[in-house]
Amino acid sequence: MVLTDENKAHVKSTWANVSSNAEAFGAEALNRLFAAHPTTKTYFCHFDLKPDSAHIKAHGKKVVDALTVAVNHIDDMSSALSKLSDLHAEKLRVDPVNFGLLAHCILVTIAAHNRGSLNPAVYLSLDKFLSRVGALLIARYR
Ligand code: HNI
Repeated sequence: MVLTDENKAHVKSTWANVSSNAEAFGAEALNRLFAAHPTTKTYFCHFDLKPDSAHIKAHGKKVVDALTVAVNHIDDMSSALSKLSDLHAEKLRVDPVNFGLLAHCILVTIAAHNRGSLNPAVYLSLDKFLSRVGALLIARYR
């Protein structure tokens, strides 16, 4: 999936708002994931999964911060995400289908907080970006 210059510009301009609210957006996306797709909770059985728990907030921030690193290295995401790719492939072994589910929950979260600026072209760009991240995180599955 190739991101055009226009896609990259859309992602960067939207991400300023996301990265400055990393904990809130990340926690909201995780809470949406667990509510809409309860099977995803099995990966987090060691977490307190109450919506405003410290675990959800801390993990939500980690996920958004990792995506911020990807945005900041949007021309070389495979290097930037290399360690996370190893972690998800070798240790966590998250079923690949779940990356699409989380990406959708992240998009819904961004949409809920950016109603004025999230037009279809920007939405498409963010969708492509998150698909690319998901593809990279499962690239080393064997
Ligand atoms: Ni994921 C750990 C980023 C998708 C389950 N994940 C992390 C960490 C980051 C991260 C960052 C922390 C790494 C560290 O501590 O060194 N995960 C991302 C990103 C995506 C993603 C950017 C996709 C956008 N992860 C998923 C999905 C699932 C998932 C779809 C399962 C539904 N991740 C985990 C689990 C952990 C994890 C489980 C370990 C959590 C813990 O702290 O024990």
